[in-house]
Amino acid sequence: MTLPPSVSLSEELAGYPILDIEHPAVIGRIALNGAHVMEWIPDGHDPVLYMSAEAQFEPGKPIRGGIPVCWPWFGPHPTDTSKPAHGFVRTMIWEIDAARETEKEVEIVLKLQDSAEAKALWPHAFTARLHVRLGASLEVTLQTINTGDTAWSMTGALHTYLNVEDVRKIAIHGLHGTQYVEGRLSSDKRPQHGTIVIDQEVDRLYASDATVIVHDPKWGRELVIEKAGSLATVVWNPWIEKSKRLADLPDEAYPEFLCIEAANAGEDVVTIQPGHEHLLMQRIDVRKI
Ligand code: TA6
Repeated sequence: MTLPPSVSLSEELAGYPILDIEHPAVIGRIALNGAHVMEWIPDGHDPVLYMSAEAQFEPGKPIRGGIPVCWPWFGPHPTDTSKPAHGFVRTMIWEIDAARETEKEVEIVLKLQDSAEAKALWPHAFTARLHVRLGASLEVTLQTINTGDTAWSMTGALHTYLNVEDVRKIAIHGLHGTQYVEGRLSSDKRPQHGTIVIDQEVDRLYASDATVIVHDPKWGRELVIEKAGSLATVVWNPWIEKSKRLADLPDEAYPEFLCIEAANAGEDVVTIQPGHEHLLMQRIDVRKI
């Protein structure tokens, strides 16, 4: 496939192809391993996506940072813990389906179809595409199509790692009044009162399709995270102890990021009929304050 002028393909960094985007409006990077958006720097701003300094760029391994694509299940497999957490598409090599640019943005479409390897983990026929539009905004859409002849159900998420100056000094707006559970195992629903502050490990599933705003006074910006096709938002920071247990995250790195994830998870399980599709979209904008 002929790539547009702002897009190049390399394999130097990792054992798989990576797309580098250098456009007047934006700098970006997308790994074909997992269709993983690794970097997004809109012109005039600091990098928006967090990437661990100890991330492992090896085939078959998920990348700690950017936007992991979690599908066709979110979190541990519901019945078989021998299967990979957060599904299997984030560790498979996707192919380039389309690549084009305008004066304002670059659009990349990556595709993955069912295979013997996928069916060994999840016995259904599917086509997945990740549509990525990088410019002054970042818009990521996971399109999943049931190409089989029986309905299937799935969960998933765009597991976005956001750069923040200090997670202990930000405020997270937009989820006031929504119900959440702490950790997937809890059924104890609680109402969110006001803004969310991070002062411990937070691993919450909010029942919400609302826009979230991450207010980062130290960095002097707000990140506005809109979404569609999702009735659940995950907010996650591992804090101190869990960070020490993650081999691909420096122990002292937990203040540097926050995950705001557009998810179909918890009670938001999606069933797709044969020939039908689901779109899970997340859009991020940056505003200086
Ligand atoms: O989205 C939050 C979460 O489910 C946490 O429980 C934590 O496990 C995180 O995802 C990272 O999961 P990973 O498999 O990428 O280490």
